[in-house]
Amino acid sequence: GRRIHILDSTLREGEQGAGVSFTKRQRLQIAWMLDYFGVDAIEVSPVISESHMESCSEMVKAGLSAQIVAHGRALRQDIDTILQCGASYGAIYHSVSDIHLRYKLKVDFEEALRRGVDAVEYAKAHGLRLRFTLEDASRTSVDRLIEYAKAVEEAGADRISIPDTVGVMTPGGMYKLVRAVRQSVKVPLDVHCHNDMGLSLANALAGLEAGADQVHATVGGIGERSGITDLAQLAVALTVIYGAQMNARINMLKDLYDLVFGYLGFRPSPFMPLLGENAYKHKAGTHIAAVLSNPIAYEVVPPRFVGAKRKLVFGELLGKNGAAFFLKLMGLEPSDASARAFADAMKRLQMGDMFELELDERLERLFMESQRNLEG
Ligand code: HCA
Ligand code: CU
Repeated sequence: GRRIHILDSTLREGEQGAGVSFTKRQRLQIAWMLDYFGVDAIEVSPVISESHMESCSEMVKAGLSAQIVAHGRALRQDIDTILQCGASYGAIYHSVSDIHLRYKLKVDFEEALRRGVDAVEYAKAHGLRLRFTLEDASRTSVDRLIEYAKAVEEAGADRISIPDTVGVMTPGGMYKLVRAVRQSVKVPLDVHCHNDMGLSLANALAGLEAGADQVHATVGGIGERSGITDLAQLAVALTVIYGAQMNARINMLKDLYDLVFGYLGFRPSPFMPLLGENAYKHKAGTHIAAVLSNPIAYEVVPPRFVGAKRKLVFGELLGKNGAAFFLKLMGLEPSDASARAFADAMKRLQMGDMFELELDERLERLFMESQRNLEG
């Protein structure tokens, strides 16, 4: 497969999420973990505060393999801050959509273009490698987007980011938009997709298919409003569905998520794909039986792939086989009839979820035995 780059923005976009703020120590810890996991770039935001500036400098000095990308506005003042931190890669943004130009910046398109080009020239004159972000690209006419992209490329930008800033895109729309820019400039393209309608992963993948080579993601998908593409989902989808070439240590995702959510102080939804509490829990009796025969029956990737554990939920959805397994665990030798009676009683008494069991190899063997006993 094609080499795809992942830019992690947990420390920039992520910290723009409500309820999210890290200490300097935590930022550095997260950066080390992200680097060990194997993201290609780590985005930070030195222009926010003194503390963020120091974090950026610390990360630049930490000697990570990942590129430290320092994010700020397309303003000389922000570029000066980026330079002060010792960052060699900057990322500056300017809005390009009518909506943003009218209601956010109150400037016309010509002025917006002039500002962007000036900022790129300034950054390049100071030796920065530079990404330019066409903010609100997805609500901009394609003609204007291309005009702007060509201008910043000519001014010296090394990369261009096409964000779906408010999460309005469909995969088909994103494909067309990225394709159009791809055919108009030579520099590599980033996509940055917000999740306001739950389409951030699908749109990012469409952007890649259209020729972008770098996707932005955050741990747990955190960011402004509903956040952006989730790092784990992106990394696993790229590996499993696309067979993309990546250097990531996918099996340390659980440790990475535990670290970050430990700092965040809130839990992700149990239904979060891949790393939510429920991602490898099997509950219905028919599912449990099938999973015990071969987990592939109900799992897209085995839990150890992302560093997680498989669990079985015992309760009123337990069938006869599950009940027999449970009774066996309790040291009994259930007959077919007593296993059936137990399963029926669970339903009659509306037991709900009684308890969960981590399914290690020892328990798997025990289950096989109890099934044989029933059949024999
Ligand atoms: C922002 C803008 C941004 C920038 C994305 C990028 C967006 O929140 O300040 O630099 O690629 O969503 O447009 O996050
Ligand atoms: Cu964003």
